[in-house]
Amino acid sequence: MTQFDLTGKVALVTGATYGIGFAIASGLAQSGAKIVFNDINQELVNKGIAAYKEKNIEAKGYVCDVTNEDQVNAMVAQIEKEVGAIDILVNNAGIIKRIPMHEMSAADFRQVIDIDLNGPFIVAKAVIPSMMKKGKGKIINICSMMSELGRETVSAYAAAKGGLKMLTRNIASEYGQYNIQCNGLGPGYIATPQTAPLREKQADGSRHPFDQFIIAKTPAARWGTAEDLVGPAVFLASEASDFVNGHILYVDGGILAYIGKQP
Ligand code: NAP
Ligand code: GCO
Repeated sequence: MTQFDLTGKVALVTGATYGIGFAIASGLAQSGAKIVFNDINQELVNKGIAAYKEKNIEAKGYVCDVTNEDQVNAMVAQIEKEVGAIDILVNNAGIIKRIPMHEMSAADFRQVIDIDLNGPFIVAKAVIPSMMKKGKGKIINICSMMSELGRETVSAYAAAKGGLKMLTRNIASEYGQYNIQCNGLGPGYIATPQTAPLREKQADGSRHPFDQFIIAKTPAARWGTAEDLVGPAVFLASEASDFVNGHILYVDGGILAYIGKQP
């Protein structure tokens, strides 16, 4: 059995009907894991199940809002009954609201923090007890460039993802003694529905200014794809990373290392 083999492992990926979560779950499945996922409503869950089936992946889907502790605890109990104890948790579900901070309502700010930071706390708290009993577990929190950097209009998201970086380090600190590894995956700018507004073609057919900006800021001179995250996720989900803990693995094409191409 190679160090990267996930055969027999149960992996929960939150918010994994499409986008980064779907790609990561599909990659974990190709490495042998049994996939369970949740999304916010039955229509999305059904869409996800069909999409996994198209890839010959028998994923089980659950309707669950990651901010609702009762729903999360019920989902985890149902998974443990129907599939087995969760070995790998990928806290992927997340939203972003791009609003200048001085125009952002407290309610909007709270909603982003609730989903992007409280959600990962609630789901990790629900799965840790069975990982402690098993004497092993893997938690992967999907962080962001905004775990390290700020930019205009994303104050709530940056606060949440910065907090998620430190929650990752604290879970690693508190539960490493139970052979539970908690690490972050920090995607760069990835072409998914969440970033579609940043890549929209302009009326004159030119690239969106932010699209051009990211290309200039990325040594790889391209946006990432969700598939670029699969290998790093399999690494963090597997025995190959058993002595990696509290680390944020940035998969950003080099953005964080690069001052940017001279215009
Ligand atoms: P996405 O396409 O918007 O997908 C996010 C998923 O999370 C959707 O299925 C969404 O469902 C679900 N979700 C939202 N709120 C939820 C809740 N309360 N409970 C359960 N599920 C919920 O986003 P993505 O681009 O794939 O990003 C996935 C993760 O990567 C997020 O944490 C994001 O912050 C992070 N990330 C993205 C990028 C990027 O460039 N795309 C880069 C770095 C980090 P709905 O369809 O109902 O919204
Ligand atoms: C934005 C983008 C980013 C990406 C990602 C970068 O508006 O700046 O949405 O936040 O989603 O988090 O790593």
